Amino acid sequence: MINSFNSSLKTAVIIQVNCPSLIPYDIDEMKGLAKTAGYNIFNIITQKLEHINPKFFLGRGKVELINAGLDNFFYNNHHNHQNQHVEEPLESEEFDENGNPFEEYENKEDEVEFDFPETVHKRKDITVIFNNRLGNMHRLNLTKIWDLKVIDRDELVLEIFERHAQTHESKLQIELARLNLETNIIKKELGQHLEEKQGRDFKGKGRKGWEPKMQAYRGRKKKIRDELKVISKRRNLRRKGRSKFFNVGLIGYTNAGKSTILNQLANSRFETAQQEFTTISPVSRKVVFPSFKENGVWDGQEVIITDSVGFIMDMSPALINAFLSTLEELQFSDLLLLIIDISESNFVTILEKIRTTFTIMTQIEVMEIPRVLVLNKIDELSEEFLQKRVKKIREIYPEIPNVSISALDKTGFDKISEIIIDFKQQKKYH
Ligand SMILES: Nc1nc2c(ncn2[C@@H]2O[C@H](COP(=O)(O)OP(=O)(O)OP(=O)(O)O)[C@@H](O)[C@H]2O)c(=O)[nH]1
Ligand SMILES: [Mg+2]
Repeated sequence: MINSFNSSLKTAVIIQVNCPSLIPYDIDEMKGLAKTAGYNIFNIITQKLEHINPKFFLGRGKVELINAGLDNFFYNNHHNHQNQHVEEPLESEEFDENGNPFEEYENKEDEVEFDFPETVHKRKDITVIFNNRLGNMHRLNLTKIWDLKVIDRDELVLEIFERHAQTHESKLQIELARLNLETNIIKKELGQHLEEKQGRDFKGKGRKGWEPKMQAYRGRKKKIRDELKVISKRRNLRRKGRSKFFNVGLIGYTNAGKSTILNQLANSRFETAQQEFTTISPVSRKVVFPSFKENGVWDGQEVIITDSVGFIMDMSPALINAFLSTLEELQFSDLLLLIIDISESNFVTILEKIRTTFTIMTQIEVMEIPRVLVLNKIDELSEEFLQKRVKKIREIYPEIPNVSISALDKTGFDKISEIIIDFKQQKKYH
């Protein structure tokens, strides 16, 4: 992870609704994503529903329970009576398509307790992250009733991209994705606003109020699209390998261990000599590998290592362009390390992930760059099991070198350092 787990991070509550009609996202993947986006997670609340609630996504009872839990927390911890949230009246009854009230499916045993850190004083300090894809109406209604920031998986992923975007193009792609998202929310908000005013003498005043904002969004979106077209033309002419340093890019699925490897490489080198790594950007570090010439003269090898956004299963089509553009800086790599979690229980999934990684590498035009498969988390596997998997991978990809490591206990780190230095020396970088 790029961020260590500390109290200066934003505070998040994760909510997951399990429902037959929804894609079942992995909660561990979500925890990792939230941490990568810079959140401390304080509660995880799940709810099983037969059908989602059309107004709040969650069951109505759960919405109230969470509200009461928050009220309780802020009342008890801050005695801040003035800031107490005023609850909006809820619709009297809501039934699913079978005529049953939604509450029927809720687990009434659940208690919602909050234990936020000292730094949380207001509801606005908390973000609720749904491990689902929310409709704009759901998000709007929940934001109103809880009086705090509510985002879904897609928006969280966008926040991660924002942290990783380095090139002008990727920043524009991400801004475009966010503007699209926000335009949809504004449209919904406007619709709701006008609906509430119906029957009164309102005569389109509401729409007029929103129009300048919408116009500004439309204008900005057009400008970005035009600029992206120009950049895309120019990109075809762009030369790679601009930097005077040897660049190593880390690529792979989320949770594979990319950031841990980067941190461990940087930190282990730091132990051998001072000032041996520098943070160049939130995701790039300069690492000096110790190396000695034959006559024993110190010949430290400077390398820039760049972390990248992890691939995520079932990414929303709205985010694909933004995602690919954050990876484009990898085009400037001289070596790519494909990080794979070799400890994953299902080997078929591992092979699928390797295949998808190559597809994505083709899309971002980095297939020409030398690559090494880095099989991480070997501390989780028996030697026998590991060897079987390594043998199979070698059979499928005989032309790609591979190295087995554990970023946790630094097993294999000498080997990985050697590989990096070898490639660097072959390329004659200094
Ligand atoms: N057992 C074990 N766990 C590891 C190892 N390397 C990393 N992890 C754990 O795997 C989890 C994910 O590691 P990260 O470094 O955040 O993975 P990442 O590839 O950067 O993930 P994204 O940033 O989401 O793309 C963390 O909980 C790490 O502690 C390892 O060698 N062994
Ligand atoms: Mg990471």
